[in-house]
Amino acid sequence: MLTSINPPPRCPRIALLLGAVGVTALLAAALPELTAAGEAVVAAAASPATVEIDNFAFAPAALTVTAGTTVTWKNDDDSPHRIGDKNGTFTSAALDTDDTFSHTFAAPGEYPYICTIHPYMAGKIIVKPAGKMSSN
Ligand SMILES: [Cu+2]
Repeated sequence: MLTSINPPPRCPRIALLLGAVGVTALLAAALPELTAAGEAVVAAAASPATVEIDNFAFAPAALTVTAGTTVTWKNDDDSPHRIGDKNGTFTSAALDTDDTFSHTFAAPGEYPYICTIHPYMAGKIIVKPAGKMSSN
């Protein structure tokens, strides 16, 4: 009767094995929108397009979205960061920990940006014409 509440004894070992050798394959299987280059592709309205700022880096560093997508940056660092598009299209205020900044990309193109406080932090938003990536 009580056996049903006990997890199968092999589970922790399997999890450890996956953690050691299977993470890449597991991610590739679970997240087909992640390419081998580590770029993420987000279709409009499919899932929120979010760039996490962590350890003085943007993740993903290159994010591909369709036109009309709102991208949200979230600062997970203890240091403030400030998003600045290299072409001056969008600029955030200084983001403290857990602060977010959103920008809607209406026009296709490539939008390289940096943290204006730490200019070595670089990222890029790639905006594709709406409809080009829609699969359903
Ligand atoms: Cu910064």
